[in-house]
Amino acid sequence: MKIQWFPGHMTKALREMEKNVKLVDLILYVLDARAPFSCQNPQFVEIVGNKPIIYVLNKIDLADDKQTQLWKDFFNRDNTLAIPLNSTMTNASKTVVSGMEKLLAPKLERNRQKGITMPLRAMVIGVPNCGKSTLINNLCGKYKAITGDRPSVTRSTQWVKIAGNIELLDTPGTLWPSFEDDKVSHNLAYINSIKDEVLDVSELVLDFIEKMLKDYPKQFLERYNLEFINEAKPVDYLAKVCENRKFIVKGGQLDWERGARAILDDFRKGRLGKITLDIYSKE
Ligand SMILES: Nc1nc2c(ncn2[C@@H]2O[C@H](COP(=O)(O)OP(=O)(O)OP(=O)(O)O)[C@@H](O)[C@H]2O)c(=O)[nH]1
Ligand SMILES: [Mg+2]
Repeated sequence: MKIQWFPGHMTKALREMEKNVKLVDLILYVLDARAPFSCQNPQFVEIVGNKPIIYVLNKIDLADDKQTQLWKDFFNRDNTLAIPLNSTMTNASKTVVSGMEKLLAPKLERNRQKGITMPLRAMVIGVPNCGKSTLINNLCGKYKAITGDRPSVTRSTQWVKIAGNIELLDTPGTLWPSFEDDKVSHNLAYINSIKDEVLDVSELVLDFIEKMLKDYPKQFLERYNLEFINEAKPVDYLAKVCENRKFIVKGGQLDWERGARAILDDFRKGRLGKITLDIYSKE
């Protein structure tokens, strides 16, 4: 299924990020730990340039721990740090501040020797709904940035001061004009980075079921009290879920869309267990 969602406010946000990147010492690149590959916006490469990056692997409470560890090792490179996090946990973000101080140690030392007390500035970037504003609130210990369980909650950039003379720039979640790989756009849709209104969820969920049967069959089947059915197609499993849950429309037919939404919602809320969509591979 081809998906496209690149509203005007994202183009505007990207332009503002291009301007503001000059003001910051470092990038906080928030990735959903369930899809760290798919969350990488190709347009960020140029915007970020050679600024130091902290990759925040966020929502680790929902992701497969083994996969998170592999992705953490992958994103820990020269000039970058990877920090797995659950931004909804009090004080979880302390590791982010110490990471910032570690990456910027030479600059901080130079400033100290010259007696300069410049604030440390970071720009927080990522796809919609990955938890940028939640991370910022966690870092400042107050609800300063609006958050919400749907994509494109933040609509404009906003500076937020946190303790330790640090300033963070919250940015709207941004995607890119066209997705080359359906797997990437589908993963972004599953994690609710693309608004459901532009999706055909009844069709999308069939790919999701196929993926679950391949990568996490036990968790998927157990959630819906299903057995593995030989040669069954994803649609057969969706039918079973609808039947079991009595998702029936007038006339006695199955309510496919309701079933589809229920399954995606279960995944998004972690009711299928801890799942990573982007399975790490070395290639
Ligand atoms: N389970 C879990 N939920 C999280 C975590 N971080 C953020 N969330 C939730 O994810 C949803 C989106 O969070 P936001 O902080 O609004 O995301 P955002 O990246 O600022 O989104 P946009 O502004 O739309 O781009 C909210 O419902 C948060 O409570 C996390 O680590 N774990
Ligand atoms: Mg936000």
